[in-house]
Amino acid sequence: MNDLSDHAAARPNNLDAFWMPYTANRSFKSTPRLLARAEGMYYYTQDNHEIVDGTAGLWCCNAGHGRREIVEAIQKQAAIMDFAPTFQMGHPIAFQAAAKVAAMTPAGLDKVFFTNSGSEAADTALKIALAYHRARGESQRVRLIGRERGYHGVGFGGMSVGGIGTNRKQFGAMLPYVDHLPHTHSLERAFTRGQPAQGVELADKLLDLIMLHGGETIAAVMVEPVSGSTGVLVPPVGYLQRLRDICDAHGILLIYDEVITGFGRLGTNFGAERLGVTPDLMTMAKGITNAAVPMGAVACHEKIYDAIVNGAPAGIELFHGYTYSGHPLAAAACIATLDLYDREELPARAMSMEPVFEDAAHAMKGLPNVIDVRNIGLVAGIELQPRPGKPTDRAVRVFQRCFDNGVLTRTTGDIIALSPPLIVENKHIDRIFSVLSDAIRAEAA
Ligand code: PXG
Ligand code: PLP
Repeated sequence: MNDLSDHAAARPNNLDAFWMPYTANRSFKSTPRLLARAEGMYYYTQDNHEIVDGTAGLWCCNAGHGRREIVEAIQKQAAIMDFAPTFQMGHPIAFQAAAKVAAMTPAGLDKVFFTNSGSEAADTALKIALAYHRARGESQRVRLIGRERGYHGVGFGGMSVGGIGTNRKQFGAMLPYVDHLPHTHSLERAFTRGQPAQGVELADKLLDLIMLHGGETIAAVMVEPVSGSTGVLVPPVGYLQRLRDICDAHGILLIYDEVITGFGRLGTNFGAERLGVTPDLMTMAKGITNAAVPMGAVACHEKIYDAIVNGAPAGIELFHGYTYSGHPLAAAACIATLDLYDREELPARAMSMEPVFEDAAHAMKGLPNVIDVRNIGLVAGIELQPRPGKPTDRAVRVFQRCFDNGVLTRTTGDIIALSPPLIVENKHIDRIFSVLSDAIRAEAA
């Protein structure tokens, strides 16, 4: 055995110290599920049990696992220069990585601020929005509008603007001056393929908030183009355009959180392109490095950079940044990843696989307790009727059965979410949905 396989086979003798994130720690530690290595479309457990990755890790390994080009770029950079500050200093590949990201984003969104995660990107975008208004003499614009069931990570900004009760209730008072739009999901539109035709008027709720607070006090509206982690909520046709129009009429910035929808997931570079509406600021993370090194970013419209940077006195223009903003290993991984997406045309590949994936997902209609299927790009949500008095139990057991039978899925509430790597082939789609339908049948009672 070489060093690498030794590492993969190593068994922890004690699971106590790692306080696992978003995990039922007691239950996990009594029946652990440990992944040892990954390649292409597959994970492998320590006993070499093969698992099809139906979720691209956590919506992040868009090019599949262990891609040689990315591995080599990271190895090479680690040997050349492990770390260099980006505060009042620079190193070439951080600039190259930013230029590559800017080349992929919609026209105008050409200034890139690096972070280390989606949560940091969300808080950074909110802070930049506030600083933009202040730089233009509108420092009364302090309100931030999010949406119910929005997920913008776990920092105080993203958590407050996010709309998930369980993520907030343990943590006290939240940011002040935050309000929320209603979410766009309705089971009346169950089993819609792609964007629902009904529901554009939900965007008009923004007018109610403007009436209530005064549009001149609102800095930004932040939404996911498609909500991912709360169960794949696809926006109604016309909804994002209406939000855009209302924001423009009232001088409010529109922020998209593209942490999941970026880098080909919806069949285009970003969700903005697929859905035809461009925001002023866009957050991203996950797929930016194929998840090989942590990295996030905020792409900003040039007008925002210009207002903040050119409007400031000589000296530091924005008092914000992370030790690891533009970290050399992340920048190297980012460049290699974006080259790979480009070379393999993975966004276009996702678009071409969408009909197959969509049909396979919608074939779940009619299975016991399936109350909705929704999809766009290579994302699908399958919603199950909760067990009476035991919310989430059915979905968690379906997840467990799938895992035991060699397919990784994701659950949120009683919704199963699927988001395979964009290299997925027909045979993987067949396997994912055949294992999933068996599991759903097995949990019919
Ligand atoms: N915004 C969005 C839209 C996300 O999906 C974040 C921000 C935060 O990114 P970081 O890198 O700080 O985790 C995310 C992350 C799930 C799940 O259960 C989804 C995410 C994270 C963890 C779990 O689907 N998305
Ligand atoms: N806490 C302390 C004491 C620090 O010195 C720093 C950074 O210098 C931070 C937190 C923030 O760390 P990071 O820049 O990695 O987000």
